[in-house]
Amino acid sequence: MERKRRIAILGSTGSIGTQTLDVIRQHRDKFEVELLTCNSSVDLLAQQAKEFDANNAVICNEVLYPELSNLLENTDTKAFAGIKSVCDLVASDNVDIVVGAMVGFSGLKPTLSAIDAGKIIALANKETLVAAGGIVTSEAQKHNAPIIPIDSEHSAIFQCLLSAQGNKIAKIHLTASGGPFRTWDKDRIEKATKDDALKHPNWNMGAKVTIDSSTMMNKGFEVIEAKWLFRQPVSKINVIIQPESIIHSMIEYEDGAVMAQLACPDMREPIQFALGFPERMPLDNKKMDFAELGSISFFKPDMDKFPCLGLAYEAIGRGGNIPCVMNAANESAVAAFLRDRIGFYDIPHIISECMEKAEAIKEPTLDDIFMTNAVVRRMADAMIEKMER
Ligand code: MN3
Repeated sequence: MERKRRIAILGSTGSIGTQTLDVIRQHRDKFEVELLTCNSSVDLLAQQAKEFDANNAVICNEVLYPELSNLLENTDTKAFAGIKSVCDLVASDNVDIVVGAMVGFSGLKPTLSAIDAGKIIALANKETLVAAGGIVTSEAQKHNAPIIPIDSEHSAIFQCLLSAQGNKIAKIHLTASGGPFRTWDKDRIEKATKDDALKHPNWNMGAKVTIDSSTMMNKGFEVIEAKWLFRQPVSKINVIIQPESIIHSMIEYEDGAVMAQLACPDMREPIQFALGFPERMPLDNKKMDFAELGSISFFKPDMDKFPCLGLAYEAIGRGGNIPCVMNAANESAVAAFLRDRIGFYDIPHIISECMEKAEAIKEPTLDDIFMTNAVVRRMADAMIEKMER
């Protein structure tokens, strides 16, 4: 790499954001931080801005702006507030790569701004592709904005595809850890608490994605993500449980040859690959010790224990705005579960009801997507309120 790549991190205080900064910390000669944004962790944001000498920092929760401005007084970082500022600043000429690490649907608007400005998008925010994959990928094509996945499975597929040389893919094998409840029976899962669900066996991630992993909605999202990123029909995407999380995903060619990407589970590897692509740089992560690992095991996913996975397939099959409906209902339900307001299987129950009741739109515009998200979140919140009584 000739000159330093200038990075904007949307969601810099979250799990992916802090790990992105750790990668940059190890490669200061290659990257510099132009923009950091977060929702409300104002102290950490200011600390990061100082450490990395960021040019701009945005706090999305505008109430906290005076605090950020105070903390950044006498520094070189300019303080801003609100999602509109995020959308303006990602489009700046001083940004080369935008790391989309916001949680949930809220990542859609700024990701689209970055795409419109033709930035390289290092995408971790999977809800963006779940809710509006058709629009996001066609805009990316139109504006010549490459999307490089950070999600470990999709990074693995992306890496495997470097061997394709124009050949057709017969199948994508999308691996899943199975989450903390893989070996639990249904009765026990029914009574699972948020603390049980937050104990992911292999990955250290944010709360929302960890709950999504425990319901396997996360894998449903990732099927949708794979469909849009790699332009493959869902019939070619096979979900396989691989509890050690060592194989991050595989592709199969028509001659039966399978390419897999393996590494110890550490999100900094796919993050670094996305930031440095096509260059691979050293990383201070744990390396594979195959003799110590001994074996890798595989299982079929259990659709009965994990109905969210089936709902995701249903949503893809119905298409249009239905994946957006599913995502909005899931965001409300997961937030309620994290506040101990509903039980574990209420999550798929709420999603399924919203998918039945919400108005289906075959070819949604971006406005339709934002409307669907708002309407369904209200619908799901009303259901949650009723359940509590
Ligand atoms: Mn993943």
